[in-house]
Amino acid sequence: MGDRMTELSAETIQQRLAPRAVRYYDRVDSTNDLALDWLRAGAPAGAAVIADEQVKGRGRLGRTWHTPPGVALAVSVVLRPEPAHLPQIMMLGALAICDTVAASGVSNAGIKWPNDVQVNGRKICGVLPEAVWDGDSLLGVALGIGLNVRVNFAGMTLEHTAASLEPVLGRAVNRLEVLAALLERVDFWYARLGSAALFDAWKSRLTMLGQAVTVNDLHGRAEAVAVDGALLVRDSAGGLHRVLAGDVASGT
Ligand code: BT5
Repeated sequence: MGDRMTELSAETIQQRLAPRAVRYYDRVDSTNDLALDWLRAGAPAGAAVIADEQVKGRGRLGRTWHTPPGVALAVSVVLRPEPAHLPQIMMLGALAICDTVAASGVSNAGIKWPNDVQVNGRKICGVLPEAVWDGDSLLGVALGIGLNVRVNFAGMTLEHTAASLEPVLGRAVNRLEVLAALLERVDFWYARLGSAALFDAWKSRLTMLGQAVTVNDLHGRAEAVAVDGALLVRDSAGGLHRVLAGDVASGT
């Protein structure tokens, strides 16, 4: 199991994840920033930036991601997909996490469209893919993943919306082992990028299909998802709307 304070270190990570190219930091602004820099400097696909703590962790749309020290995983993986496969990158991130959480023993992990991994309706993980272009050519993507392992949200606004792996499991886990399992699942799905299998696996784990939802001020029923990841919402007048990005809530 290992000591909780030393489970993540440059040495343990390098040893456990060899021969993967890895960079570990005790504290960073955001692992995505460092992965984007490394990507521009030529990092190979699969290279991973890992931090124990983020002080400016990013969510989507300028939101923040809370990563205090010693209690979470923050990792950004450099990927070099073809542009046509970009929509599947966020599916890949959510799937890899879902698989990892399920393999650790959580039976009811699901994906809230498009890429939140939830347990019992609470968010345990967030995924943030950021692409780098050189004109028309895609240099690559930094796929940022944040997973709550034993974060204490008491007294925070996140107290009722966030979850952590250890309290859900009712046992301690080693962050290094969870990280290794997660990267193995990222590799697994990356090798299947562009496949129907990846899309089908993502779709089968979505929690909201068939349900009443509100997304971007649109009320309706989450009817289906398209291969590009868009959510198809049927409104009460029968119209079908394609939603490519947004925050979805239950109910109308
Ligand atoms: C996300 O954004 O869910 C993407 C989060 C990605 C974080 C990773 S960590 C490694 C890499 N480096 C980075 O800087 N980022 C990536 P979004 O869907 O916008 O959700 C953000 C919202 O989730 C916030 O506004 C909060 O309400 C909530 N939130 C923040 N921290 C949380 C946490 N630790 N657990 C659960 N919810 C959280």
